[in-house]
Amino acid sequence: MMAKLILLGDGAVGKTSLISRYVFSMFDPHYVETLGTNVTARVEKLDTPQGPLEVRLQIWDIIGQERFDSIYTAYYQEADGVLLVCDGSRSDTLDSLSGWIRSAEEVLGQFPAVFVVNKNDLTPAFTMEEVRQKLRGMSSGAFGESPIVSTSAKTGDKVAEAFGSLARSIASRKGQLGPKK
Ligand code: G3D
Ligand code: MG
Repeated sequence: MMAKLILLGDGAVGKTSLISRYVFSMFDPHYVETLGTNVTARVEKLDTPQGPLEVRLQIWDIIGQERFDSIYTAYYQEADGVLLVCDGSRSDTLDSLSGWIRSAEEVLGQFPAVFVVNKNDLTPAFTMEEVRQKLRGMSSGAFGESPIVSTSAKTGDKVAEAFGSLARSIASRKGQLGPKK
């Protein structure tokens, strides 16, 4: 199956770095410098009760327009899932996620999401429990149980897990994982 996945979050939280780590196995956020959108792809292989499932992830990145009132609708349209990214060393980027959620909901309605607290190699500005609390309070609790993954695009820690977790949520929503065992 195919899935469109978008990354949302304030500038400099590490969205582009996470993608280059996941898609190219490298830490080099400067692979593209132009304004607009960058789209890359990677196949994620999931284990399901029916056997292996290949999910072809089309990964969309915003470049240079990172305010929720400035993203064009086509970026969100037909997204199957969203990685909501904040910087674990900067509280303001966590607070911003409610705005990012609202702007995505305007176009997508409900959507599968994975929350990524990036830069876990730096001194944390908040705990994972605080993240969970904040998410419960956002969007009438719609994301209260969504996965939260603490990553580092710099060291590579948990980056594949974050994308894999979203691929799994998307496949589940599309009924591709079969009956639960
Ligand atoms: P963005 O795409 O969300 O705007 P970028 O963010 O991927 O461009 O990253 C912004 C800055 O954060 C970059 O630093 C990048 O190297 C750094 N960064 C990204 N992920 C991590 C991480 O996990 N740990 C640490 N320590 N730094 C990270 P510069 O200095 O190039 O602006
Ligand atoms: Mg970027």
